[in-house]
Amino acid sequence: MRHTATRLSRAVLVVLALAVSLALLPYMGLPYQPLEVTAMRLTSILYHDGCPDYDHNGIIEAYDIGQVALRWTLTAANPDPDGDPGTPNYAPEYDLEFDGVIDMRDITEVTKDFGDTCD
Ligand SMILES: [Ca+2]
Ligand SMILES: [Ca+2]
Ligand SMILES: [Ca+2]
Repeated sequence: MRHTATRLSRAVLVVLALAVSLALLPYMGLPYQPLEVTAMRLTSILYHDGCPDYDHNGIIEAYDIGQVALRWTLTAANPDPDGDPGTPNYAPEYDLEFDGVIDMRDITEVTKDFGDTCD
């Protein structure tokens, strides 16, 4: 009985923590959005970590800019328009100005970081 109670209170704590995190999102500069969008935005932020270094070689160069450019016009709503997972698809880590579409602004964003090194 005691174990059940402990497990239950833990579950309640987890739910509370999640609810509080969601409630705090607007204060972190993330406006309220559907959960899916919020999750994608968080993923995007985690992925970028301020450094769009897709080949993880520690520097942002032509390859990294190319990875974003290759995904130009792809959207979160239709991430794989040609139905071929082998060709570049939309993914939040390439959507640097997170708005659900990879466009000129995202390419500009990675271009601005050209030559920067990443930790
Ligand atoms: Ca790189
Ligand atoms: Ca594809
Ligand atoms: Ca974008």
